[in-house]
Amino acid sequence: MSSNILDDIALSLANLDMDKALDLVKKAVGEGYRPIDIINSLANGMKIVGERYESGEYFVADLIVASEIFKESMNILEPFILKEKEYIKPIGRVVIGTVEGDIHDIGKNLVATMLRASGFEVIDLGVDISPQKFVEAVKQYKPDIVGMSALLTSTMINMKRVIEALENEGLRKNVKVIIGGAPITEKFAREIGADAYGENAVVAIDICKKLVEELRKTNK
Ligand code: B1M
Repeated sequence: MSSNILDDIALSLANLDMDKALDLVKKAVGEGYRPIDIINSLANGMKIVGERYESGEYFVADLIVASEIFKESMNILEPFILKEKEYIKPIGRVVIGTVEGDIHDIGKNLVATMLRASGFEVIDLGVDISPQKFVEAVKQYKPDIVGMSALLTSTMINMKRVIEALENEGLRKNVKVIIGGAPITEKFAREIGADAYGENAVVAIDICKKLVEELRKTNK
């Protein structure tokens, strides 16, 4: 047993021990740990899972088990995250999705949940979303922000295709674009013409608040 419950949560996810991980998440909530700290532990556990997969110790089936543990944990944590949401009018509308060819959604879901908890209205398009679908969603929902997630180096380029599609349809000037995901960098975001890069969910929320403020100023 390691020194504290947050380390134990990371380890039990890394070791694919669903029962133990969920028990510990419930225990941590009961002991008053902040949901965000528990989520960070789960993310640390996921990092280890990724390393074990890369080294050949784990297989895709193990990644799926790890994802289930993460998702079940989020089901426990979500009510505590959303509880803090006390607002009347949403502070902005975000259309979010994982780009075409990519089905990783844990990080994207986390960002969506935290945005909702911070008072944003979020339209989550899901995974494997083509540029055309992003364009249609922007036309339909008229969001302030388009958020894209990519976890594969091979699908990062599809973020650029979404931005190009928005430009071609004359929609780019109406929205701010934020991108994120493990392989994404600030430099890449600049290169493809995104407005911002969110390194993690917490940072992404602050950035989205600033982007909405900027948008309101320019539209005055
Ligand atoms: Co995948 N996978 N996977 N996988 N998987 C990675 C990404 C990989 C790095 C593993 C590895 O080799 N170490 C590797 C990619 C290598 C590369 O591209 N260079 C990989 C691979 C190869 C694959 C497959 C090709 C495997 C195969 O089939 N042979 C396949 C591809 C499927 C596809 O998408 N077409 C695949 C499949 C899967 C599963 C389905 C089994 C599962 C995903 C289940 C799901 O999401 N529902 C899975 C998993 C679990 C992973 C790892 C282990 C964990 C990802 C994760 O959920 N992390 C991952 C290894 C890794 O990332 N180190 C890996 C936890 C999550 C909270 O973090 O998503 O980074 P993350 O989100 C963070 C930030 O990035 C940021 O905030 C979040 C919270 O702080 N963020 C944003 C994310 N989106 C944002 C958006 C924003 C702002 C911030 O604004 C809009």
